[in-house]
Amino acid sequence: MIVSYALKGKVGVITVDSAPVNALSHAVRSGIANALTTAATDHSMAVVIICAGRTFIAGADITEFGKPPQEPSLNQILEQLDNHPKLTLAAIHGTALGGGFETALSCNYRIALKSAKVGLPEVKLGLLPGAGGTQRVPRLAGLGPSINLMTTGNPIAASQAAEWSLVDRVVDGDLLTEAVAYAEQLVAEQAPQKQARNGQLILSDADRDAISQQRELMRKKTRGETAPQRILDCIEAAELDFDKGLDRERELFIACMQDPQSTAMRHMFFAERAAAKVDNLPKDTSLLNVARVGIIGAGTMGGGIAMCFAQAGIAVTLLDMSDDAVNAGIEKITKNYAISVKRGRLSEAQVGGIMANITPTSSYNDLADMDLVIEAVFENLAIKQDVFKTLDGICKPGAILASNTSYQSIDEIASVTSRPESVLGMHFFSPANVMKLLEVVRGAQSSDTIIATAMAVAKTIGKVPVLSGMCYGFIGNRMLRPYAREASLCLMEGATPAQIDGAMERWGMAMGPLAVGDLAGLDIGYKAREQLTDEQKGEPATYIVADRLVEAGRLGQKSGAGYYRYDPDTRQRVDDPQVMTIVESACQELGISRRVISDDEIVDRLILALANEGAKILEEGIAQRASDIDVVYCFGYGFPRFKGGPMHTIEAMGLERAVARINEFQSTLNPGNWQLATILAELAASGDSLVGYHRD
Ligand code: 3H9
Repeated sequence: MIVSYALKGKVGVITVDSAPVNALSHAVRSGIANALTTAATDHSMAVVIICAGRTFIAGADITEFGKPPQEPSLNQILEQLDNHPKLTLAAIHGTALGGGFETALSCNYRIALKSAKVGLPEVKLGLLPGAGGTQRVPRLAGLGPSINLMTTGNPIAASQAAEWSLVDRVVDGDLLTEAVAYAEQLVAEQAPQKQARNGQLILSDADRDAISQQRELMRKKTRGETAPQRILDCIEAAELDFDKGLDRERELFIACMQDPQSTAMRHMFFAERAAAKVDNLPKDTSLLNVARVGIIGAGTMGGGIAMCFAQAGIAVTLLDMSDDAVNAGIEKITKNYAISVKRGRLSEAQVGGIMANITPTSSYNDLADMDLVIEAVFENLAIKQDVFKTLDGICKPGAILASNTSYQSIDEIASVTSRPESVLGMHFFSPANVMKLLEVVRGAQSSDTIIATAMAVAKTIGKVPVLSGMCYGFIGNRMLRPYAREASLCLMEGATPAQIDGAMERWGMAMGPLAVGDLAGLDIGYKAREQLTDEQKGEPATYIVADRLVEAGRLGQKSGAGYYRYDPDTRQRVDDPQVMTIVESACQELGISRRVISDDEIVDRLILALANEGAKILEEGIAQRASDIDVVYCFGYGFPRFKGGPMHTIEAMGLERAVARINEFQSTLNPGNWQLATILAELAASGDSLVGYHRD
């Protein structure tokens, strides 16, 4: 039974049992409504709502959004609770989230296990709490906690919820026993049927200033997102009469539901969860135990990777060529953690515990017992092959040997070992201790076991894993090339760096492409190009300016100048006329006449180049599904979640329109750059979905 009702003495107990997370599906809502009706007229003196399984109700059922509504609605149930003749109590374990927490807030009392968390994460789905949460929380907890809970969407511990008057009692032990006892006690004491709706929020001038400041902050922190601003509108409306406040909440909730931003963010919610799944993996695939991890290379990347594992409580052996090199790496990690302590993110004691998980070494022999070794040395095939030859001779049988390469062939790396089935790519993104994305790269011979283990390990260390097949640059960096190409070409054809970056940032990208180049260092691409033939380098117009900048000593942020100049104190970027002199002379040299380019053209060229390459990656089977590509871009490349990744973006734009625009670019720009992906042409013609596309 999804929802059952039973009397425990004088207490009616409604139990929701709808795996995995007791979401408020139609069946759950109907079950609760029926049980409340029964409880209204039976012999019970109080009603407890409790859940089976791992959590209290984790919210509305997101899979039902966008489908025709079915009664009873959640708001109808909450009305039933508001008017219920018996005392009502929510008994919370796991995570009471969104509509689940709103259900609890409509009960007269709330009891929670110490380990429980409560929250209103709707903002992460481009929504706002739409079942009275925006009106009840301010009445119970006041302004500050309401802003915190609803604009961040982050859950809080039961103890914090109790401090904010959102939970009445926090307990250890058996929740049902505690809840029934509490209900009996409340009845015996003739406790009032408290209702959050009867509370009041009075905003002072200082409160109004605080809301304005929060609006400004959210405009910066969640640039382009509409839900945070609407949440603040609802909080302001909590000053009104409760029913008027609810009307305002309803109006803005519907606006959010109809906003393409929420469609995109809900797509990302499911995309993130789908990405962790490997297609066609035999059910009996066993996972290896990863308790000891070796990392080769104590530079920025290796050090960042070491931090990820050490923070997850996994023992790390960090290796570099000499004691000096590895000690320098440890020193850098220590400095990073000192900043975390200074900012209050970690305590000294926590850092001590993490650092104790890292053992430095300069001897490969110390890697003999490792379960997983990740190589993070210089991006050069011969050097990486040397490392893997050594590992092959030292590591125990069955150890997973991973390369953090961004471009090299996993197969060529595996070929120098006697165990290619144990070799795969684990591509972290810089800074590795911060960026959530991890591309798990499958070589031709990588075994199912190591792929499944790497995907699981990624989750253990808090990463979002995406499986990629083998190709140059894998999913993310391969797509970046046409994106960066179009940025460079727009610069040559008439735009300025500020126009290109500004257009992309206003569209929603965290950072424009040229500013990203400056951040990463323009010398990296320059050095990589030095190894390439003219043919491999491609059109000179795509790299001439970058080359000239590097040759002028402008390596990007690290040298204080690149496509921009950087203020030495604030690191603020400033337009630099010298750059335009370089651009204009490069145009003259290549015979390119500049024209006016619109922001729309810049955005379309960059986004469509990205998505067209993504579609090719999909049809080649490099990515398992379109939504994986969206996860790569949103978690690794600063693509805005509220646009849902490049594949969702062109689906939302309309594939027919996207194809027409690509074809237009093919006829007006360099046709070689605009070869339409076959599946885009096919799907646009058939009207089928790209995001739902699955390669047979
Ligand atoms: C809302 O409530 C609106 C209201 O204010 C107003 C209404 C009128 N629905 O994350 P996991 C699935 S908006 C449907 O891997 P965990 C999930 O897809 C909602 N399905 O587990 C996955 O499926 P699969 C506000 C859901 O233990 C499986 O459950 N609430 C929902 O790492 C396991 O999920 C939220 O935003 C759902 N609401 O984390 C909470 N939630 O196995 C969203 C999960 O097929 N949920 N699924 O891939 C979460 O944050 C996490 O799932 C949770 C568990 C913390 C609960």
